[in-house]
Amino acid sequence: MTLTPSPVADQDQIIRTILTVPDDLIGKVASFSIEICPKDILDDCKTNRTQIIFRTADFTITEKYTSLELQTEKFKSLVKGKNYVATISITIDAIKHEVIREFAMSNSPIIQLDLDLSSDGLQIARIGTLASFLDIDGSGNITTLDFARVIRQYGKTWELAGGILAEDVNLDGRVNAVDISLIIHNIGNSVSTVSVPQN
Ligand SMILES: [Ca+2]
Ligand SMILES: [Ca+2]
Repeated sequence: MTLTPSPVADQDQIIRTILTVPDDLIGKVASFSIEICPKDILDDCKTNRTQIIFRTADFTITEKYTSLELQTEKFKSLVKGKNYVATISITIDAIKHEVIREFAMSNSPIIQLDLDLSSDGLQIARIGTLASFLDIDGSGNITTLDFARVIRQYGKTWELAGGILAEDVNLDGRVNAVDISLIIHNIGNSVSTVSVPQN
């Protein structure tokens, strides 16, 4: 339970995205983009594009749950404790789906997106740093209640469960020892003091 005091800005950042799609979109090529703007200068971001942190990628939808991991350069302006607004869009067959959501930056270099594309459009199931995903019940702290939930779902895959499981905290498709280890090492921490390994 060590507290990592280093600013998030010094670490390489990963945007880890999982996209759930209907069967008829499997095999199609999609264009993904994410724009991140500090919430306190949101109006400024509309006129001053340099304020926006922007990543984009084209990828093929390979299965019902398609993952996309963007390694980025250092996010100089992502500061722990600050709130950001993410604008996420996915374009498939020239149709653009867009969704906007606020999230707080916590002590983790990994931003995770759990996205759901259906006939209702693009929806965000969860967005935040990996640290915030460890707090499964949303209490603000990592406790034995979060641990108990992971134990209950242990071994389950998304396919088995029929959807993305909140207990799969690192979004790799399965509730396993990695998720348990992340939780155990952070029991007693709040989301803002979570320590996450760099690899
Ligand atoms: Ca909790
Ligand atoms: Ca997992």
